[in-house]
Order: sequence, then structure tokens, then C-alpha cells
Amino acid sequence: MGELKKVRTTCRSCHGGCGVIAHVKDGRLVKVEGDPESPISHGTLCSKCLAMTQLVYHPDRILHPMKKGRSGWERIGWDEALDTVIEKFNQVIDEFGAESIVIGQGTGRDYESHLYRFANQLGTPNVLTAGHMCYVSRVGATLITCGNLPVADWGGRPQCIVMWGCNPQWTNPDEHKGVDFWRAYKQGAKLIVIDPRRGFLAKKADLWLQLRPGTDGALALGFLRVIIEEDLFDQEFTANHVNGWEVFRQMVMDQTLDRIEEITWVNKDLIRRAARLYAQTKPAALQWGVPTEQTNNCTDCTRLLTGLMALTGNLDAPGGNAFFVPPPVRSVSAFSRHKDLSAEQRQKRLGGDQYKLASRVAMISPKAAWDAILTGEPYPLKAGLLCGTNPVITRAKAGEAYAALKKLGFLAVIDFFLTPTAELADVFLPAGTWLEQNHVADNWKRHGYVLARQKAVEVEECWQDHKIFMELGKRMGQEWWDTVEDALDYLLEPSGLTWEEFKEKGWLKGEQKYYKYKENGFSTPTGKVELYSTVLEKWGHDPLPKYTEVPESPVSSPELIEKYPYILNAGLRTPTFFHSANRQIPWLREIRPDPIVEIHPDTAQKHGVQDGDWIHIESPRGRIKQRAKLNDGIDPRVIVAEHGWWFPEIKDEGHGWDVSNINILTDNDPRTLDPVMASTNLRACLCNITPCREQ
Ligand SMILES: Nc1nc2c(c(=O)[nH]1)N[C@H]1C(S)=C(S)[C@@H](COP(=O)(O)OP(=O)(O)OC[C@H]3O[C@@H](n4cnc5c(=O)[nH]c(N)nc54)[C@H](O)[C@@H]3O)O[C@H]1N2
Ligand SMILES: Nc1nc2c(c(=O)[nH]1)N[C@H]1C(S)=C(S)[C@@H](COP(=O)(O)OP(=O)(O)OC[C@H]3O[C@@H](n4cnc5c(=O)[nH]c(N)nc54)[C@H](O)[C@@H]3O)O[C@H]1N2
Ligand code: SF4
Ligand SMILES: [Mo]
Repeated sequence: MGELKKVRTTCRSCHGGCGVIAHVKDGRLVKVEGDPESPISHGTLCSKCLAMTQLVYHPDRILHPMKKGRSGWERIGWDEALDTVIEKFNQVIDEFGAESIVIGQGTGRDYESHLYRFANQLGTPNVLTAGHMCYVSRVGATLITCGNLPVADWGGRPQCIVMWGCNPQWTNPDEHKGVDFWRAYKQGAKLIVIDPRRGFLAKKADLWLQLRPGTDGALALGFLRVIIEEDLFDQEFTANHVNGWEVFRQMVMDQTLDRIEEITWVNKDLIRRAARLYAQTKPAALQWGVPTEQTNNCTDCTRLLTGLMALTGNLDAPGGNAFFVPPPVRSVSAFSRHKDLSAEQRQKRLGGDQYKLASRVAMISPKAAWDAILTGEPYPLKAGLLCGTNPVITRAKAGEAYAALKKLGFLAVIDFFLTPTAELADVFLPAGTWLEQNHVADNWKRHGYVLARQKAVEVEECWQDHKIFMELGKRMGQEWWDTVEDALDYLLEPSGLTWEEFKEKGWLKGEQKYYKYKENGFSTPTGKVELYSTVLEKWGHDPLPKYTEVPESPVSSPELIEKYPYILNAGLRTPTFFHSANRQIPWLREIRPDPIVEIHPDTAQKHGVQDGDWIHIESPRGRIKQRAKLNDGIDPRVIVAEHGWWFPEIKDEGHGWDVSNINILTDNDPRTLDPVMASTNLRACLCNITPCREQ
């Protein structure tokens, strides 16, 4: 019997951060448990992490590099795999230029520092992430508005919490985990929930505003109207720290609550009560969720919500929305060497002229990538490397994503499993999970912490992503370090700690200070909160935020209503799955075996649908099927569907990618995207439902 070893590390089965004690016996992970000393999770863990023993040793997991030959996938060694990628990349660079290579990742996974460093040294401006519709969009819009991302300060004891399209009990998004919100709530804070669906928090809320999906920008204008009209705003703050206060105030006063009620479906008296409660309770924290970004209103909505924090004096206030001070380590952007990308290459960024904010935060929209592959315009993409992303399932208009990736001349994918996206690749590189890596975790977040993630186990030939980027880069003559740990020493250098010292310590926290603007102003061109944006004005866009009607809605597309009478709200997270991941993990799949679409009982009755029936959901882009669950907590005009579905148990190449994949139905037409960020309308398009004949 081997000895039991306990390794303190940090989870990353979602955006990560929870402290874990990994139990290892004979080099094998046998169990994970929560670390009670973690400042992020205080000993709690969720089902995704608890099932890691099943993911790490899953029989379908790919444990060695592979290349696609005539008769399918063939096992190869790392040398051959890396050389194949490099050879192809060099060929494309010689013939077409480095910009014809696309490097991509999905949601935040703690390796963007390495991915961007690789891409920048390669010389390609074309990095594809999920950031256009998630988080980076929030960071980009707040950078130009108030210089940094304001994060709900749960530790500062907010007395009022506005949960604006966020469900942290299930999603534990980004910075702080749901447990910190919960602690703040339990201390007696008032709760306002803004959500089209009556979920766990809406049931607990003092006020629940059940808005029409996608109309958050209009509702924010309604809040602002009440706060300004009733003089509930912080006069000192607006007089001294807001750029364009007078024009902004006038624009808001031009809105009427009757009109806002009509747009949002929220009763105007309820808007008034909620705005008063938020503005009159100090301090108050507003937690925004990703649905506010997955619209054509992404940038403006984020700016309006920032306006609410600013007007009520909650910006950088304890218990409000703070700018957390990072610990002294190198930032992702310092590590990434964005300077290495020449101005000439930067100018070639796909869609850069059009989506200026996306370009400023160094990424492209998926639509621009698919167009370049499918049409060769403005120039062709010829090769790609995708790490930890499954665009065939997770990007809008999945049929187009599939066609483009299938056509791409050469594709390498880094993942654990042969997903529908990985099946389209020429080379597969097997990644190590977070239990198989050393890293300074959470360094991309803005909560003021970095956390030690240390290797607990090694599994066959799998490499941690960071190492893959380093080894590819070194073979292309790029500047890297000998080992992953050497690179971590560099990341940690400003703290005076080495990786070995840091991993013993476990975590570092920046020294928090509030109201920094009182000394230094805000990091914007005017030093003020730019509710009137000088940056957007320079780019030729409206400097004032506004609400623009959702492009496919009962209001903007009356011609579609007869055929597609319902609003499809696609992408509700569920606790056990992370986007397209985990469908093959027995413990997790057992909890939620089928893709679920929620419909109101009245709507179900109209279509002769019973709870549990399979139904077809159809939009102008296509048709899929999911299993109906009746829910009277949604509006009868709204359909709420899960995203991320494919079926690993279907053993052909497609793994059922087009059976229940809700993104077959969503759209990416440029006319429907956010004009500066290219955000996609994932949470509001039109659809119809019909019962499936075959159940
Ligand atoms: N309709 C609709 N679509 C959506 C959304 C929605 O709300 N509605 N949400 C969107 C949002 S917010 C996001 S962020 C995107 C996410 O989009 P993606 O990031 O593309 O989605 P995932 O399914 O999380 O990632 C896919 C792959 O990463 C692999 N993976 C996990 N961890 C690692 C790792 O450490 N290394 C490597 N190499 N691979 C790893 C998994 O096995 C999985 O196959 O989806 C978006 N899609
Ligand atoms: N278990 C699990 N956790 C995850 C993920 C996952 O796939 N699974 N994904 C991760 C990722 S990448 C992200 S971005 C985060 C997102 O996490 P959150 O920001 O919490 O986003 P969601 O859970 O998609 O939606 C939050 C709430 O918004 C409501 N909502 C839907 N449409 C609208 C709308 O138009 N307006 C408003 N105001 N509310 C709306 C939903 O009903 C839901 O209750 O979660 C992360 N955590
Ligand atoms: S919430 Fe995220 S970081 Fe925490 S245990 Fe679950 S998957 Fe891991
Ligand atoms: Mo996301």
C-alpha cells in the first residue's frame, strides 16, 4: 500500500479559484476535498470539482498526441506532433503571412498569458476567444468608461445587492465565488434580482424584476431616470468625477418610464421601487452577469450599469463595486508581450476597423474568422491552433462555425477529449488537467488575489497547456524559458518570491485601498468616469450610451413573429456542466442526463406538450431538439434552453453536434452584433416549438 499524499492546489473546473486538497495514492488521484483555509472558497467545492477523479481517468480521455491519417486518428510522439504544427505554421507564414494563422481559446482558463505570448511572437493579430461576449467585453467597456473593472465587494458588507442577470450559486463566475455573495446576503442585505426567470435567488429577493430578455440597457436607463429625477444621486461625485454629466443627465431625462415599461415588460412602479432601494441603501453592490454582455447592447449596457454604480457613489467604495488592487506579480498583458506584435501586423487584425473595442483588447470576432476561412476575405486564414474551446458547440450560428473549421487547411486542437471540434483537427495535442499543472492561478482576474495551483498527478503523455505553448514557441525560435517553473519565477519576480516559495505560501493578496480616484482620478483620458465617452467619440460612435432594440425580436422583426412567436433565451447554466464539457462524466451526466428546455405551462398546453416530452425548437437558422420541462417562473412568451450539448456516447465523428446544440439556432450576422465589441445576441432571438413525433 502506497502512502497517501495531500497536495494543496486550486481548482479550475470552471473559471476556477476554489482551494482544493488533492489526495494522491501511488501517483494516482483518489479524492479531492475543499481547503478550509482558501480565501476564495472557504472549504466549499462544487460537483464539477468533486467529479475530477472521473475526468482525469476517463476511458475516452486522449493520453498521447495524435495525427489524422488516411484511416483516422493515429498515435504519434510529441516531437512529431510539435514538428507537424510548426512545419505547417512556417509554411503558412512564408506563403501568406503570420496573420493567416488563427490562435484560439475559449473561456478564461489561466493560460491566456502563454497563448498570447505565443501568438504575439508568432506575429498573428488574430486571436479568437470568447471575450467578445463574455467578461473581456465587460473589462473593455469599463476600461474606456472608468479605467478598470468594478467588482462587487462582498467582504465590505453591502447592505443592498443587485443581482443583475447573474446566478452565482450555480455559476461561481469570474472573481469571487457564490459563497462570498451568500455570506454577504446572509448578513442581512436587501436583494434585488433582475432576471427573466424565477430562479433560486429571484424567490429570495425583496424585489424581482422579470424583464424581457436582452432589454437590460433599457432597464438601466429606467433606474437612472428615477435616480436623477428624484435627486437620489451623489451630487459631489457627479459634479467632480463625471465627464459629460450635463448631457448625460439630459439624455436620461429624455427617457420616460412608460416607454421603459413597454420595452422591458417591467412595471414602472417596480422599477421606481428598485431604483430607490438601490440608490438609498449604502453601500450597495451590483453584480452583473454574462447575459448583459451577450447582446448587441453589450458595450452600452455595461456603460449604463457603470453609470449606476458611479451616480450612487458606490464606485470604488467598500461594500460597493471596488477596483481591487492586484498583488505585485507580472500581469497577463506584461507576460504576453503585446509589444512584440508590430503595428503593421496589428493593423491586419480581422474586423479591427469595424470592432474597435474588440481590437483594442486584442481579439477578433468568430464571425470574422469564419468569413476569412469561408470567403477568403479580406484575406484567407489557412491554419489554426485551438486550445480548450469547442466553437462548434459554443459559438453562435454553429453550422457556420462547423463549416469553417472543416474547411480550414490545417487545424491543431489542444483538449482532453475528442470533441466535435477536435474531430475536425489534423493534429490533437493532449492537455493536462488543472491537477496536472503548476501555475500562478487567477492572475487574469480582478479580485486582488493570485493562487498557487500545483501539480498533484501526472497522467501518461499529457502536458499542461503552458508547456505546449512554450515548446511550440521554442521550436519557432521564440523567447521562452527552459521550464514551466522558470516562467512562473518570472511572473512572480516583482513579489520577491520564487515559484517554490509561492507554492508553499498558497496565495498572495494585493493591499486593498478604496476611493483611489480621490487622489489619482480615474484611468480614462479625462481622468473622470466617462459617461460621455471621449474614446467612442474619437472612434466615430455615439459617446452616450443608449438602448438599441434587440435585432431579432417581436419589436424589430414583426415579419417573423407568425412563424417564430417566442423569444429564445439560450444559455442557462446548470451546476454540473461547464458549457460543452462534462457530458461524458458519469456522476455529472446522471444528475442531468438530457438537454432541457424550459417552457411555461400555458405555452406547453397550447402545443400539446407534456413535461418530459422531446420538442423541436426552430429558428430561421435551423432546428434542434431538447426535452421540455414546464416552468411557470418564466413568461409564456419566453423559452429558456440549455446550451453546450453534444453526445460523447455517439461514437461517430460528429458526436451528435447538431442534434441538441442550441447554437445551431443563434445568429452572428454582423448587423446583429454590438457595433464596437462584436458581441453576439445569444440570449434573445426568435423561435418556435413543436412536439417531436419520435419521443
Ligand atoms: N447559446 C449560448 N452559447 C454560449 C453561451 C451562452 O450563454 N449561450 N455562453 C458563452 C460563453 S459566456 C462562453 S465563455 C463560451 C465558452 O466557450 P468554450 O470555452 O468554447 O466552451 P467550453 O465547452 O467550456 O470549452 C471547451 C473545451 O475545453 C476543454 N478544456 C477544459 N479545460 C481545459 C484545459 O485546461 N486545457 C485544455 N486544453 N482544454 C480544456 C474541454 O474539454 C472542452 O472540450 O460559450 C459561449 N456560448
Ligand atoms: N456550472 C457552470 N458554471 C459556469 C458556466 C457553466 O457553463 N456552467 N459558465 C461560466 C461562464 S464562461 C460564465 S460567462 C458564467 C456566467 O454566469 P452568470 O453571469 O451567472 O450567467 P448565467 O447563468 O448564464 O445567467 C445568469 C442569470 O441571468 C438570467 N438571464 C438570462 N437572460 C437574461 C437577460 O437578458 N437579462 C437578465 N438581466 N438576466 C438574464 C438567467 O436566467 C440566469 O438566472 O458562468 C460561468 N460558470
Ligand atoms: S466553483 Fe469552480 S473553482 Fe469552485 S469547485 Fe466548482 S468548478 Fe472548482
Ligand atoms: Mo463566459
